[in-house]
Amino acid sequence: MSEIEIPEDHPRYQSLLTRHRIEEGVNRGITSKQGLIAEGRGEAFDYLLGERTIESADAAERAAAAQLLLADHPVLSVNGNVAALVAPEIVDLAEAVDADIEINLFNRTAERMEAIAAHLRDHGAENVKGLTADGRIPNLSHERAKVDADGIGAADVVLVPLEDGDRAEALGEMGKTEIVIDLNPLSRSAQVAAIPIVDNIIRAIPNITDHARELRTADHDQLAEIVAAFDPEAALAAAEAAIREGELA
Ligand code: PTJ
Repeated sequence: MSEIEIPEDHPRYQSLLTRHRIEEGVNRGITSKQGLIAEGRGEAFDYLLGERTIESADAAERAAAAQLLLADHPVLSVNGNVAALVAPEIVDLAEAVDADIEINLFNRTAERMEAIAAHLRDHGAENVKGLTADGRIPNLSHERAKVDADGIGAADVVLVPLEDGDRAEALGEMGKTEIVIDLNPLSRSAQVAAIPIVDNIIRAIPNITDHARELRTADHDQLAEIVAAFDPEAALAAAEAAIREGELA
């Protein structure tokens, strides 16, 4: 048994655990109600993928680990769904690749910002960014434009999980390298990412961390080679094919 009273070998275990975490997130003021809908959309894609990390996603997660290790200033962006689903795993990844963690919300309120920061700190995050909001992403009208000047504002590589395409596009225009996690390979954020990861975030984040720990002793050229060998279009095409044609486990 785990945090939900369902055995881990239950066929719907992952989906039930995810729903439980999102519901808890809403109850605790971390996740927005829209986050419930976003989760439902993601779940449908995950079901069609067979709720597993396909080979092309694992390759993307390895390339993401290499890219984060190569970065001068990597930042992991966290919204209400990410905080509810993988707070301890995000803190672990930040430690493995020496990244900042920054909260960035679509439905930004002071209460949710504080609740998410407290939740991340409870899981060991030391310096949570996003609350200062003294920087702006140009050409973006909504709340997501608000960033910390010394966080996402100064980042060279940004991990952008579970969000719409506007900010992903605007960050790209700022010259930042983006790693996107999104179960929908057709979403605009996945389409504009240097490294799109089509996988459930609950599997993707720990797997990036495992790759990062394994690559810790790799030198600059080896890491750069892994990134250069990754083909984003091929990864998106493989994910779309798996969703359209894949056999369910
Ligand atoms: O906390 P906030 O205010 O910043 O709001 C966060 C949400 C997620 C509500 C907001 O960013 C939003 O509305 O996002 P979208 O446009 O629904 O996009 C979310 C994307 O994430 C969709 O393409 C989903 O398929 C995907 N997704 C949902 N759950 C998962 C997922 N991808 C990976 N893992 C998941 N568990």
